[in-house]
Amino acid sequence: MPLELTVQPNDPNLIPIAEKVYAGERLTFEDGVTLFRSFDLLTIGQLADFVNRQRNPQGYVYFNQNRHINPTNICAFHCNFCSFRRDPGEPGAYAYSPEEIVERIRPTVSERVTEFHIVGGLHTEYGFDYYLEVLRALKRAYPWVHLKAFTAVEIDFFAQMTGLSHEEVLRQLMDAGLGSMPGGGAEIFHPEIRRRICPEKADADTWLAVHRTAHRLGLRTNATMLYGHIEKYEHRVDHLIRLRELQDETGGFQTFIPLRYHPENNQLGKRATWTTAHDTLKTIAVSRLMLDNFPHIKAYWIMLTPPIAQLALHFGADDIDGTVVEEKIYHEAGATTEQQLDKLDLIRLVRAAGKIPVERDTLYNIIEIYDRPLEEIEAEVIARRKRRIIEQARARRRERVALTLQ
Ligand code: V47
Repeated sequence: MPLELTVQPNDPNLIPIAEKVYAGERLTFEDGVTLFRSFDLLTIGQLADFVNRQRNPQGYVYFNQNRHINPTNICAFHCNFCSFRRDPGEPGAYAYSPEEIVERIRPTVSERVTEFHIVGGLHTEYGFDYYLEVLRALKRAYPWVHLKAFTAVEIDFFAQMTGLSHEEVLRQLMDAGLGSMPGGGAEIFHPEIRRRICPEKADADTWLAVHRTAHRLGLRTNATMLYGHIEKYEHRVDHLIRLRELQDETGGFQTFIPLRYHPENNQLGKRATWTTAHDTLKTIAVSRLMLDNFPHIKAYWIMLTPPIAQLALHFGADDIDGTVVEEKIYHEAGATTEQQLDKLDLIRLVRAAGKIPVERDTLYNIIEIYDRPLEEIEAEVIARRKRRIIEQARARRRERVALTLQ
């Protein structure tokens, strides 16, 4: 047994898999199912941690200063796991104009914010121009911010709506400021499950084809998997292998994000419930082990809760997403986490796990490595925050004086 295996697997079925992992061999479909069926969480976690450490020996954990934006919740589709969607005119339905979006977010966008994460409903009445204008307006107002926008399902919807090809839709969005694509809409690829949870949505081949096209055009994208509802382990592994195959072909994926299903206020919740912390940590770890060609695995703290996201950093995850600021999709479905963690919260969370927080931009260019003593970092961040508040107050006073002089 190699030196790294300091814990003997309790589950003997894991021994041949452990040997493969230490030899750097690719895991098969059957290996993936065996891992999911096993309750030997510590061995699975240790294997995933071994892979993570090999890729990332410095122990970096990435985060960014981002802001989520959901332009509208009005949606033509009726995915039964979704608590966010509304019909036009239904209580709570909204659709912000591009100008409203720009103004609503202004109080929370400092020059340190590097990413807008933009996803929303499929609004049939607005047309493709609305979505293009959302990007243009944001780019005009905040030219330094990277726009990570629209899932493959939205891209396919724009193509259906306009009669344009996926490539042409993506090219027009890129001209309007699109910088990369988030990983949503993947749910579970297997048709047995997809038919039951999101029958109207682009199917697996279409989702993958959109990402293939995006990668060919030079866009980096993410991928997700919605787990913990009615799917079986076989469906999860099938999903991971389809992603791994596309990544072999294009190399365009950056990060995989397992999305823990939230069962409140949606139809599917009548048949499914919250999955466990055990399942979440195992899913993170198996994702790291199966997706041997994905650079990063994200423990999205909003969905997992900060304490479980912190544990996930020892189960193969090397990213915790960002500051987020405003989150609607999971909070409508029962999430009880905060909507925002500030940078210092994220840094403390990562440091308390014995890892090194690294602030990144969307494309994983490093902005700052926080490896200095924590007290120094805290003092610096707080001093920077105070300076910003004073500058903002001075700017507001200058504006008031200018107005009274007019
Ligand atoms: O595709 C919807 C999921 C996704 C529920 O790329 C739900 O960095 C759980 O893709 N319970 C959109 N999940 C969000 C998304 C995402 C999130 C964070 C980071 C990135 C990234 C992408 O949200 C949808 C769907 O799978 N979702 N309803 C629910 N009840």
